[in-house]
Amino acid sequence: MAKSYGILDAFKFIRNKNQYYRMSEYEDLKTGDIVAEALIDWGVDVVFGIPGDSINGFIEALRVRKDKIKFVLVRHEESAALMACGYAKYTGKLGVCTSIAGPGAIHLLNGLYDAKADNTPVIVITGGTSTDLMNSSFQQDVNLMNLFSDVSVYNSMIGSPRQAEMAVDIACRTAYVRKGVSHLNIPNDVQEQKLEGNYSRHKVPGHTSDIFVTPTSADKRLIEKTAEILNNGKKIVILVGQGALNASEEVIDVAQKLNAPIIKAMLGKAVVPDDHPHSLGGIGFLGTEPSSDAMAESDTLFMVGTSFPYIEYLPRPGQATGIQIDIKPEKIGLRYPIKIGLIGDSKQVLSELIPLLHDRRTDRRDNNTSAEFLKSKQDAMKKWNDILNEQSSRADEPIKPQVVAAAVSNELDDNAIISVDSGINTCWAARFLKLKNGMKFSGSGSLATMGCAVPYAIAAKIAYPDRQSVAFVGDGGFTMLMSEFATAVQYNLPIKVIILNNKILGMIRWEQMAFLGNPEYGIEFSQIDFVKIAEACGGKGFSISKIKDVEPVIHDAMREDDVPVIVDAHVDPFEAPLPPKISMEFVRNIAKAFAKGQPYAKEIGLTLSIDQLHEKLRGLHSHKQEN
Ligand SMILES: Cc1ncc(C[n+]2csc(CCOP(=O)(O)OP(=O)(O)O)c2C)c(N)n1
Ligand SMILES: [Mg+2]
Repeated sequence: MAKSYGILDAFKFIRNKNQYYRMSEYEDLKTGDIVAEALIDWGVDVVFGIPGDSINGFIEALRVRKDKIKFVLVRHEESAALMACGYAKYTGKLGVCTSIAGPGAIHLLNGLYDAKADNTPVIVITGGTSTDLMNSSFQQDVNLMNLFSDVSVYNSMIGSPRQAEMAVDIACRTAYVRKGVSHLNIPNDVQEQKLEGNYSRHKVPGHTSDIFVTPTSADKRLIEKTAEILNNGKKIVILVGQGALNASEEVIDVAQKLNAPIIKAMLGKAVVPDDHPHSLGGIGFLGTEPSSDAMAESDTLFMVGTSFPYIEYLPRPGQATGIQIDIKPEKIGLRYPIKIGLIGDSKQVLSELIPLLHDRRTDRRDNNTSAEFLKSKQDAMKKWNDILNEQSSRADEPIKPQVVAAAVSNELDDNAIISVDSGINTCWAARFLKLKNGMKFSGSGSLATMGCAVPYAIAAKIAYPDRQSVAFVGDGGFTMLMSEFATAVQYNLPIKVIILNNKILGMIRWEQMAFLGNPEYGIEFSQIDFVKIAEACGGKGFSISKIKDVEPVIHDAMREDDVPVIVDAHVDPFEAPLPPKISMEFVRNIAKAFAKGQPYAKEIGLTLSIDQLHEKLRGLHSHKQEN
């Protein structure tokens, strides 16, 4: 970063007789130190990783600066990258991770792809073979420039201490501006080299800076045209994603003025509280029936900060006029034919748009259809919520996963941070965790990797030590990076891990049956006692298998603030994650799988039909009498 220089520094700027510049304020520092200093200049205060031979020079630079920058030792590099990604998502700051060359760097990749897929700024610093042995099949010598070329928006090897400050500045700026991963590889010997001597002929000390700029608002004329279209729309639907997280008030303002329902892609769940009268909840397989219907009927689709991938849930092309706000120009038109693309920050663009919109609550013009449209979806939402209430108040054993999810929801603090994993559990989280204003919520959106929830929850607790941090995860996803529970214990991070333990890769059962018509195969686990795991790591474990224990145990676990906790909730392995609308193909495929010898066909069939009965009879029967 360009520092201000005093008079005593002036001599450093004077070219010596050979016309080369002397060194900057980092003179005599090693490359590792310069990288650490430059990261601190960019506001980095935590680095996740595992040390080792080829990165120890950089780790030493972190050790001597531990008052300014915290090093968090993890158990698996994949988690370090996921933590960096979660940290960046929850704070809006850079997430940083580090590892050795070879195996450590390879382990990082999945978490880095999570950041790439969800447009999250992450810096990764890897070690490398010393320059005099590079590319000689030396131990752990893997071509990391090739390996990281696809995942990164900036990918550079630091060849000398003279390059280090500039490389960090470019890496950080590029990660922020292009919302992705910047990789800096530092060969082992380079980490130890000191900045001394002269720069090369064209280099000027202090030329690089830590400024970055992204577009704020869009072209005024395009905003006016957008207002014109929205003012004429009759059935407008607003679809929000991660890019609208900073624009909750504006999204609500627009929705209210336009009588428009709001639908939330998973990463945009926290944009609007779930009980807001304009919210139709989620979209897609995890979503709600009213949101599917609203999309199917809409004449105007207004997408704000989202590239929700399942286009079959959007209006048919040609049906609705598409308007889209995104900070990344290349996202405009990715999923739906767009009439107007607005490049900029959602909050800024929306606040300029709002004064141009007719207020249909007071302006009588054209407001009938939009008011009716909104009302019909609000009524449908009441019915949908009745169904969810029915599902989450069941008293059956094995316990329905929806019951556990609803109990967790009831115990969330007003400013809780919820990290979700990938599987059926995501479906229950999306539908049953009711977000309030001020909560945060994330998971692996586009990559949908299993194992992200615990690392994300750890990162959240590090960023916001006073807030409740909850990981909502399946048994399969939890076991992938289970060792990080020990990390939470080691760093005194009392996170709450809620395991929806159905003893299988639940989502895959339904994929194999309902999408392909095949019997399940390769999805069943041997059992692990997660309570013992929690205790062995130094945390607390709770187990739930009786319906009467659900509320009290979850209450105690969610209030435990001394040590991290695991709640091992044994839930019905046969409960189906049904999409908002069940197609004939879905039913036909299940029948096909049954005919081909689906294991547990009897149990699955029975569960499906009892669930249907409960839904049909909702309001007409009491669950309490069943026990
Ligand atoms: C790293 C990774 N491997 C495989 C998958 C494919 N996959 C998606 S969901 C799922 C099952 C998840 O099982 P579990 O964590 O127990 O959650 P459940 O579906 O049972 O709630 C699998 C294997 C994935 N998304 N990520
Ligand atoms: Mg499972």
